[in-house]
Amino acid sequence: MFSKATAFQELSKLSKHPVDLTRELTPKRAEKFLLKGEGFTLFYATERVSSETLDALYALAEERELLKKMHAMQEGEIVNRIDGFESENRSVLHTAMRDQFTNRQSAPSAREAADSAGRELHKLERFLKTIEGRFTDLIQIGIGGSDLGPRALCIALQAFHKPGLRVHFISNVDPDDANQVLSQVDLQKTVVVVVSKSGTTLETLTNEEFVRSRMLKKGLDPKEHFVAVTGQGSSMDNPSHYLASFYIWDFVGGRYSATSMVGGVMLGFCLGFHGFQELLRGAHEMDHHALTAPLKSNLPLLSALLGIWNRNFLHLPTVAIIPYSQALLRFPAHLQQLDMESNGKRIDKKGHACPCSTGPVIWGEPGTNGQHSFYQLIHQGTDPVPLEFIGFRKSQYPADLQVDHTTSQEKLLSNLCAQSIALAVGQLNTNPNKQFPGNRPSRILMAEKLDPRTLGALLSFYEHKVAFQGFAWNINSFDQEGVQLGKTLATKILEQFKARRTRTKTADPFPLADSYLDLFSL
Ligand code: G6Q
Repeated sequence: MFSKATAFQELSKLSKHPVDLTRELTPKRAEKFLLKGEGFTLFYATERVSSETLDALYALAEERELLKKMHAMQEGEIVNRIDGFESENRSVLHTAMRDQFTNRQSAPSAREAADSAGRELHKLERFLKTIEGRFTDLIQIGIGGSDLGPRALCIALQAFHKPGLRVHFISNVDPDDANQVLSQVDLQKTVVVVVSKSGTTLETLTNEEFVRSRMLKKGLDPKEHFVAVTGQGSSMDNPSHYLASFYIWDFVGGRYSATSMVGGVMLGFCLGFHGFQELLRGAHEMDHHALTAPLKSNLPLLSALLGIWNRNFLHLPTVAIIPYSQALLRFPAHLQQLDMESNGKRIDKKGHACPCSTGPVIWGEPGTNGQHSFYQLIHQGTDPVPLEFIGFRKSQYPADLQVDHTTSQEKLLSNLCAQSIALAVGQLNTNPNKQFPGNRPSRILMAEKLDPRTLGALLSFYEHKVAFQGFAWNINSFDQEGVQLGKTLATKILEQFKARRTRTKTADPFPLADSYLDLFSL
């Protein structure tokens, strides 16, 4: 059990007197507490850890066999199960989607998964050639994992999109979402990619019908415009209905699916096949790093351990992820799903109540914009919020301007540096309202430039940080039972709507819902 680990006891002792950053953040410390790998540097001198804390965290990682569990996951062992109870029971192989670049001797199930991903990739390459020049716009319809990751990646790589191509997303069942997108496109020149692993998601199927009916109204044949990405055998697995069909497998979870065809068709369209491959290459390199880098040189593992220190020993309940990069505008939203849906669990893999806190609340916005809104609370609020900053030495576009002898990029990075230092060291003042307590932990993940390959690696870095934390807490990071109850209830209430319109009775009404519908005058 996590809290019974020997290292846990040691960490609990150390947490009584964590490093005081207001006194101990020195240039020497800044030079010492950093880790490099795969083109990234993780600067963590501004976390409240000492060398002893780190040793104890690494001992915890050893005791909890985190690298062994990463190995089991990437080799395709069944890691998605709650023992003794009805649960999912499968491999977790999103890493196989990008295992296309080396001849790694993986276990047969991982190899097979990588081969099937390879076949879909070839299919995609051929498909992209056949539609070249035919469409100017692509609409992706999907929700949750079939939307957030792909959308975040698409926005992050806008600077690399092929000229003249536009991508739009419809996710919300709110009709305003579809109407707004439809008002921006010429349907004749639009390809629509409908993404649903299950093929049963209410929002996605409704939005597909919404756009199909608009096409029919315009006298267009949806079969010439609609592409499906779905699970084999799902109700959407009906190739005669679509211009093309691509597959996603059971062993790729929704929130881990952006590098499968779930993101691939759209990203291949706007970046070109080569651009998508570069993203996969970056993700694969970080997968390989997470798998093979030793304990003390493993970037996502270190990030996971620092998160565990903040969550379980300093008892900080939230984490803000702040990219100092406008391109990563929607990346925190993706990480919110990735982390909170994976590690927002209160029972362990044996069905027992977790003895300690698990996944924190994740939120975030790009800097510097955040500085002009919620940083007040971050610096002077009652509850410290650990921050994970992400920065790049170079901007994506080469154009920049020196104003008063500094470029915009330099202004961006000096703000990033300043925030991390200010949070750590604080400021004394006789006026209490101008005092900054300091000692607020943060870390910075830096890379050279946000291009497809770096973005792939960044995506994988976070996937593995989340997985390592889940392994440490012994929770199932790869299911999402918690989203079911509300979903089932919504379906029931929808039946009650239907009954009101058709003046019939529902078989299994939910009386509380009826009173809500009355109160809302619906
Ligand atoms: C992610 C979840 C969830 C899922 C959506 C869409 O891990 O499983 O967010 O991606 O509910 O599901 P479909 O792709 O099946 O429509």
